[in-house]
Amino acid sequence: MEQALGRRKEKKGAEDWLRPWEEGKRKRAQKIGSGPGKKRENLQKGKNRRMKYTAVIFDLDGVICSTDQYHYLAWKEIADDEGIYFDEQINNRLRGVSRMGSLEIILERASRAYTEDEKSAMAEKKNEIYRKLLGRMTPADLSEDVAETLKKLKESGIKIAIGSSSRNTPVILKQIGLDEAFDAVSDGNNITKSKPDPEVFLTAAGMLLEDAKNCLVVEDARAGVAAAKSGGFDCAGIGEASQDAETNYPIQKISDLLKIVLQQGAE
Ligand code: B16
Ligand code: MG
Repeated sequence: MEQALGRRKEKKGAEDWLRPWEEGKRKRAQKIGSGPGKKRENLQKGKNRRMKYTAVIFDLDGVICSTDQYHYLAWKEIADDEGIYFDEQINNRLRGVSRMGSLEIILERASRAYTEDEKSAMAEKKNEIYRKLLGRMTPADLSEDVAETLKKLKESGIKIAIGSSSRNTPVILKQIGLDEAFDAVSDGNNITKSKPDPEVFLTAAGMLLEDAKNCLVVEDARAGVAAAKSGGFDCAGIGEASQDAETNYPIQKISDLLKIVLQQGAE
């Protein structure tokens, strides 16, 4: 991808790279059980079970869906405009990191210092580009594996929540048809400290009225694993996070959670 993008001008390259990905999407807009009545019923079921984990808190980007490519394209445009080197490996370091934190990582390669006003303008412009790209997301971007897992957890009375650094969480959830699916949503809009600080997960647990020890956090980023562990949560890690020594349960796919959560008794 790095090469493919490098060969062409940014706009054309981005379109070319995204086309097969867009075409490969499954034509499916499956919604999982939702609505206020359903939520109350599920919360009640969770209270009656003797499970170690009564709730699962999901990171959004890289766990529920993938927005990596959109973050990459948006930051690439900003970096190119400024003549700052940026590639996919640097993009990988931005996972789970806040927008301004991400910009600071990109500016490590800059040849001059930027004022706070310049940084704010760059972050705002990046977000405009990113928001346009998010408009391409549809419920077909939700994998069957994720949709089925959420459905089974809810049917089993396990509470489900989002714990994401992204301030675009409401937009993303709406695009993929999950805006009514979660019992709680904690995101970049209601926290003051980003991952690796545990605030986003502690807020989610608070919204669910659960203790951290009863919630399993699911993460794809090392910053997210660190956040979970420092908040007193157990953590399942997918992708890069599955390699993290602090991850309690390395998983290959989201449905691996079902074994961990549903087949585990109280401690
Ligand atoms: P935004 P997550 C994180 O989401 C992304 O992984 C990270 O790349 C991004 O910089 C951050 O959200 C902030 O996103 O610019 O949309 O507020 O993984 O915590 O769900
Ligand atoms: Mg993530």
